[in-house]
Amino acid sequence: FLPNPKTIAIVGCPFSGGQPKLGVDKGPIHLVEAGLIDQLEEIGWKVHFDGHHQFEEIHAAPDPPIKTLLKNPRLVSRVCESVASVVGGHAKNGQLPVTLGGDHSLAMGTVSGTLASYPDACVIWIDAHADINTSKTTESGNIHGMPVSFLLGLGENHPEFAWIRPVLKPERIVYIGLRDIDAGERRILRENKIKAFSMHEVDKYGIGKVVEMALDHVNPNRDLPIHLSFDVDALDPSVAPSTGTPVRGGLTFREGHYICEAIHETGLLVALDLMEVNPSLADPESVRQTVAVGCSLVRSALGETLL
Ligand code: 5AB
Ligand code: MN
Ligand code: MN
Ligand code: MN
Repeated sequence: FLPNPKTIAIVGCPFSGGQPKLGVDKGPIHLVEAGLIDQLEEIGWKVHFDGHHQFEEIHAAPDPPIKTLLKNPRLVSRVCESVASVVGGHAKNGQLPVTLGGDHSLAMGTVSGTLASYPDACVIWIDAHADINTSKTTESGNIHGMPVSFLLGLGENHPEFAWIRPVLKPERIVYIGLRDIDAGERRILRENKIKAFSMHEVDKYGIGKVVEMALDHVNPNRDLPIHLSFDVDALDPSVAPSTGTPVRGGLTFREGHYICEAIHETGLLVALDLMEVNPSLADPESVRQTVAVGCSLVRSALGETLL
């Protein structure tokens, strides 16, 4: 798929507007400062990075919640629209966009950008959460819990989000790692027959079999481009403590890395997100650990091998 194969474009997105905790906007800065770019060059990639994405021009100005619930709707929408065009632009140039969040609302932008270049791409969503609330089902109003529903075109049409095309089909997304799903989300998953492997399936079958079954579902002939959206909170909080919505009982260090390695092995990865690292949460050693694990997940997805 990649005409210019060995070039990564780092899309640093210091953005936190999809949820209320400050600090997640510092995630991409810490990941880059930890040496991610050099590390990717060491495993053979050319890396294009011209600074973190600037959102200053997108003013939050008066941004009253939609129906008193969705928070920062216009800001999130405009940031994601701009991320979609940046990610889409890199993909069209044959570069592999690696988006560093920032909160997971950004995936409305990244997945839209990927699908604009690769309309038949599938999405593998690694998360403790399903991020599929609509404006009707959300209890928090935090848009980082909603990007998948926007991409699928579920729920009401909000003029604020009119740019988002419902480009994703329910059979082209699969989840791994779920363990904290809202009641409304459970219904949406069931009604749309969306495939999900929760931690229960990870325990039951083992991560190797789960990844194989997930790929069999979204990519049965192993010929479709893959967008991997990795929320660091999919990992157990003992492995990745510095994140805004930690949930116990998550993926081990190796299970998280195995997913990335196995997706690399398909040769089909065209875009990667690493989201929800929040260096303002927890003690300095936990922050260092979370940033380091974020870098190493990205390296695994991009071909670092153990042997
Ligand atoms: B994350 C929750 N379902 O809607 C909601 O971290 C949590 O991107 C969303 O996965 C977590 O607020 C969003 C309770
Ligand atoms: Mn999550
Ligand atoms: Mn998420
Ligand atoms: Mn989170």
